[in-house]
Amino acid sequence: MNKKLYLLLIISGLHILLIVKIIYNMASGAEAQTPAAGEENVLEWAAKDKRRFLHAVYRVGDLDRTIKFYTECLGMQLLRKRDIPEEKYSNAFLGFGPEESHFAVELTYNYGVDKYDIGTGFGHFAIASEDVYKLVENIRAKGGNITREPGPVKGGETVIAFVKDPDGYIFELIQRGPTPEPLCQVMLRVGDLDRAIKFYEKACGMKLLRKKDVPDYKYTIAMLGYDDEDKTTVLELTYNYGVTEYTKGNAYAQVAISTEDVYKSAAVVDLVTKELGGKITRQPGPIPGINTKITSFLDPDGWKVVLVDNADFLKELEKK
Ligand SMILES: N[C@@H](CCC(=O)N[C@@H](CS)C(=O)NCC(=O)O)C(=O)O
Repeated sequence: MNKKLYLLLIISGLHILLIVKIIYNMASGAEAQTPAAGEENVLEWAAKDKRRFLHAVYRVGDLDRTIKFYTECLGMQLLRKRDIPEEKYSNAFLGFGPEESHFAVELTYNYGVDKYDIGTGFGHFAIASEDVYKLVENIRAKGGNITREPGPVKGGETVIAFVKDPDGYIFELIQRGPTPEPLCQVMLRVGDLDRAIKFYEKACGMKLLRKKDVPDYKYTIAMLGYDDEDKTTVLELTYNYGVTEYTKGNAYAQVAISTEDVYKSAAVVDLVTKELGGKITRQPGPIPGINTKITSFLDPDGWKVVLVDNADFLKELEKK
């Protein structure tokens, strides 16, 4: 009898263990799903975050020469300048309106460096103009280098032209109606367009505004951004059929985009890089000395993006 009771006790004990294990498994299963739900949340957050293109950063060999070309030929305004002698460089910011609401180019001059390699991956910046023919004549009269005469784009109707700035950066001039943001595109070439589109949608919360395949000229372009392409600056990604690698040189550096939270942004980017490639190159946090919070990363093609805390950026502008 005692033996039977003993056996019964063992069996019920085993049952209890089994039930505990089942409950534990269910709980850990639920736990394993939590990050997925979390992933969903951060990705949704990234799409709702208050973002806008702030500036494109690149290096030039002579600040005054570029400022003269951009103001006299391209119609930009010089917005601010700063010299950082401790680090042996100076910056100039130019654009078509105040940086609080407009995109800008941030030129970097490194003391003593007068030449850079632009590489084959960087495409162009673009300027929208109501009369590209007239703009080109003005630029030519001032000695500018027109590399493509105005006329309809190959395979389309929009009137475009190309000019080269003193360092060799290309500006596409695009004919369109009045716009609040004439500095309207940063074009970069990528080796896998769908991967790049997914990356910018997920990691940067951008919308795919337009995609156009031009088989006659063997390329596809995608416009990505935060608002209509005729109202704000967009990122134009170009895929040339069969070309997966480009050189980056050392001239063009990055685009900066605003965010309300660099820490959350970095968590999103980190997740997306695990799926699509690319990597965080600077963990989120304040820049020593300036205190503006940033995080930066490379996309799957190696193009650099910096996310900048919006409130810190506006404070920085107040100090200028
Ligand atoms: N192979 C070109 C593909 C992109 C392309 O052709 N873009 C159009 C503008 S969207 C262009 O530059 N067209 C030249 C023209 O119309 O002369 C590249 O990599 O730049």
